[in-house]
Amino acid sequence: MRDEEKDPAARPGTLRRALGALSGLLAGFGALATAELAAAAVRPQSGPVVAVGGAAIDRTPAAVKDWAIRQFGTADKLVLQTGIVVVLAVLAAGLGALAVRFRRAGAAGVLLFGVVGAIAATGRPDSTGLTDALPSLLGAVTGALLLYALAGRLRHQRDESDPTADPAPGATGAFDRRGFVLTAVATATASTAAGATGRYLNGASGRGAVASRAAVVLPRPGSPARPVPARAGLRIPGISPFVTGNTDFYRVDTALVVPKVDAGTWRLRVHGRGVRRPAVFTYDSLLRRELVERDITLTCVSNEVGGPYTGTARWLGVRLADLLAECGVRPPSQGGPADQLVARSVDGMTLGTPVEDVLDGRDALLALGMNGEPLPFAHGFPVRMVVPGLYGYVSACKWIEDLELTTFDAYDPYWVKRGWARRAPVKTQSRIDTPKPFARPKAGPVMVAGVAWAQHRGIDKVEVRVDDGPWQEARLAEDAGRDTWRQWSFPWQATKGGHTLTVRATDRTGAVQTARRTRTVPDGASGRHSVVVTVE
Ligand SMILES: Nc1nc2c(c(=O)[nH]1)N[C@H]1C(S)=C(S)[C@@H](COP(=O)(O)O)O[C@H]1N2
Ligand SMILES: [Mo]
Repeated sequence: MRDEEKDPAARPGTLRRALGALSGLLAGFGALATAELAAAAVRPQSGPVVAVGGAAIDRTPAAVKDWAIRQFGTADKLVLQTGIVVVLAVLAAGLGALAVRFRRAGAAGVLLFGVVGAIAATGRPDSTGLTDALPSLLGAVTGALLLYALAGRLRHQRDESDPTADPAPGATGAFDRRGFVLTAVATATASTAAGATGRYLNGASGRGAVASRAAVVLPRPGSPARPVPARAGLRIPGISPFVTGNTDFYRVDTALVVPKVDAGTWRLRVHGRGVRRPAVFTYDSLLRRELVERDITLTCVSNEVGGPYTGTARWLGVRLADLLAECGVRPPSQGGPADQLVARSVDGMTLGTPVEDVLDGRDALLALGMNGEPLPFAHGFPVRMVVPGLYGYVSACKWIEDLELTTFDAYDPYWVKRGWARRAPVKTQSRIDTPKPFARPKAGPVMVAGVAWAQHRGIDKVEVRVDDGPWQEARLAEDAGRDTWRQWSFPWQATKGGHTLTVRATDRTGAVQTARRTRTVPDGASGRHSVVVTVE
């Protein structure tokens, strides 16, 4: 007697295994679609893919995060989510193939994934409670039931009248083909409908925020920015423009779903040690204050030497020092008990800034506007912090909702827990924008140009060196203030052959950009940018 006759479910053939894998994919799709729909009832961030992705980001060590940013740039999040979906698809197909023979085990496997998603969702820093587990769990139960049902249709049917009618292994007949096709089509249809409805509803929660942003009219600043000097922006092809447009501005954050916050319901709470008058601010109350407008260059600590994660914008906002003074906050140098200002965002991010820096007279802002518009959602609408001279991760909290006065001893914010420095002033840096690496310019005059920055110290000098030659002074564009980068250019008489161009900046404290290369972790990359070209 063949095995098949003893146990109809034994030794599935290739076709049934393939259909099993397809069942797994369909069940997985059904699970994610159900979860998406459930997330609309809970909150969009509680969906399993976002939750698992977020949990992965939270657990990523500094070096790996930097590697991901280097490899994929701003597409890092898309790459991560695609990766999660691909892994899920492979595992779902595997469970489906398993379920042809072991239905219960296959279904149990699907449930296990639900538990992983649920743990990830409730463990996120922005989790609002156990309800965040619901989408993953509901999705998994649905997926398990679907797989159980589909695998059931793939079981060999005993023909009661003729028990010998079972086909040989691998034959196409003898299971409920019609039943399988119907169940599969029903699953695919219902899942598509559920997923699409979930998508729509999840988008709806953001539509109020979009409307609130569209309704914002930014008042004129009481303290306008100095006009950018006409000659602060050089007209050299390939150089970074002095002001970076909002759509070109780099984006670095941990948010897989950009938070959409309604300005109408947004609140900022100020509290903590030594806050004599804790307060809560609304968006409108900030708009009614005196607004200051400043050009400030923001730089990410993950920016490699020569890297792209730096940009200059015209920010419009409230002077943070005034707001804190109203709340009764004193700087540590005047006996204030708090030396760290911890900003919290709606997505649970925490960033810690030295109180002394915020209160020392620099233009530390609670920004509402960026280059003439309300902040774009990706850059922190409705309100973010910007502090000249400090890397973004210790100062530039987007989607801010809470400011707590505490100490560096008492609390480590998000990135500090992951190996980055507690304090991180921006390092003096310069970058060659043109010519590009491995360019092949013609012999003769070649314009070498780029930007240099040392926020809140200012740039005093930029020098260029060709190969191992002497350092030669570059021409600086007109100074636009010490909180912004400064363009520079160097007319070079290029001679045929391969050449290495190197740049270094000197800041207004007299410090020369060091040649010593360090990694970005823990407090920003140092070293000098070089570009290799071949002159033809
Ligand atoms: N809520 C929140 N704010 C954040 C971050 C984040 O991950 N979440 N990243 C910080 C980092 S590391 C940088 S460099 C700046 C980048 O701001 P941008 O994306 O507007 O350029 O935002 C900072 N603010
Ligand atoms: Mo950053």
